[in-house]
Amino acid sequence: MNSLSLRESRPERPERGCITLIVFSLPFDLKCGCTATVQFLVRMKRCLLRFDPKYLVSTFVLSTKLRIETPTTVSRLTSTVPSAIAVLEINGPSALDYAKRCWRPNQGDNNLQINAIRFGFTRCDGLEQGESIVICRTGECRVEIHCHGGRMASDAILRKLVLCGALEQPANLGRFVRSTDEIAFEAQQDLLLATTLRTTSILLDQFRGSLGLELDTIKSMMIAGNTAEAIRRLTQLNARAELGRHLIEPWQVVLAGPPNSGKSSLLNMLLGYSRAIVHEQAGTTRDLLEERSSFDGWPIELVDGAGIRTAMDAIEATGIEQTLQRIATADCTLLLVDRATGWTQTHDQILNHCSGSVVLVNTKSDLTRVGDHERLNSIPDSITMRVDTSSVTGDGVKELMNSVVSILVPQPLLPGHPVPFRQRHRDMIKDLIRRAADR
Ligand SMILES: Nc1nc2c(ncn2[C@@H]2O[C@H](COP(=O)(O)OP(=O)(O)OP(=O)(O)O)[C@@H](O)[C@H]2O)c(=O)[nH]1
Ligand SMILES: [Mg+2]
Repeated sequence: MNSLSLRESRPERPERGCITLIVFSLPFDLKCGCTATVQFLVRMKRCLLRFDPKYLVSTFVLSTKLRIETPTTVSRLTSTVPSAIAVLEINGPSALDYAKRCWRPNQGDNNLQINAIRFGFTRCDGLEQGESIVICRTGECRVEIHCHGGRMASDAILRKLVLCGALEQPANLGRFVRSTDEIAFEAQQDLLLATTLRTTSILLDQFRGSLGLELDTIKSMMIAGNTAEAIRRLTQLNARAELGRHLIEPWQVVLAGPPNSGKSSLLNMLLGYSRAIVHEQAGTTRDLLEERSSFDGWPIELVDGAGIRTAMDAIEATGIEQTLQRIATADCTLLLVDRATGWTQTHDQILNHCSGSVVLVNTKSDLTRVGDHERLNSIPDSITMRVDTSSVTGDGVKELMNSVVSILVPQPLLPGHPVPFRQRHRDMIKDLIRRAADR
């Protein structure tokens, strides 16, 4: 009779999340139908299956139930940037069980009623003292854990949940978005990663509909045949694409110059704290130093590296090579000229590597020496943006920051302005421009 033996893998107790699979293998498609079915079943993980292929030719109708386990996942709903509170969500058939294994109630039993907020302590390695947590079962198979927002606490709980068997995966924040607007959803995701007030408020504008509304208006204009105005607005949007790209990803600003020109001193001055070693010995910096900051609310990554010269050894040569590579891809290079040496062949060499904008920085302005004027006169006219700075007095540093911002963000941006902030938006705008131009 039915010689294909399938043993049902039963959960210890009935749980939601089990998928019932009913397989019918019909007599008229016997051989190939059964083979395909068995191959399919074999591929199913955790399915206890015993069969002998020689029985596949038998006539039978097979009906069985298989349990395919839906994984229980854990996701961090809050940003990875340390903050006051972190929220982890456990989702899936074992959510309740896993939550109870890393939580101890402050009083009463450990039952979790749906939507009841419970207070308690962690039961995790590294947090044995019991970090305070708030726990809430938000659904049949969903639990939220609210803990201290530092990475140590949230990571320890996350680790414990993974040890229990939960699968760590990125949060699906889509269901928290009230609007069905895709742009609003994207803005909400990026808001988690915004690091300055300025970029946060720009993303908030997009979340509230600035970009979505503008794109809708442009599309209506195109349908109505007002192509010229549509193209004008699209071009305006396109001009903000670079800005939108850097709301999360900082602009790369590299400090470059010969050794001893004052790069590390200026880096420290721009950051407002002593990050790099400064020394009168030429060739002090070798490794690349990358530090994130912001100029007037715009995210900037400052890069300091080896001074450019003929290397004294292999280590310095590697450092110089790395610096030149960063100059080649930088959004903006600060080209430092020490007033004592003026413009040299090294500066020409650096300039040849620059693909982004260049700001010429005459350093050590507090030291005025005879001949300064002539030395600085030899600077090529092609570099129009020039600033004098002193890392001793701080003179010119603010002006330098303003100059960089004026290069990176040439057009003023007013509150509520639409900004394309994802590659998808930039592609969409390019596509609309193409379509408008074809009309
Ligand atoms: N008076 C004065 N001295 C400065 C200024 N900037 C840098 N210096 C001095 O110049 C020397 C070199 O400064 P660094 O900042 O280390 O120069 P660098 O370009 O990073 O040098 P390398 O790392 O060797 O490539 C140090 O002795 C600094 O104190 C400045 O604005 N004024
Ligand atoms: Mg240095």
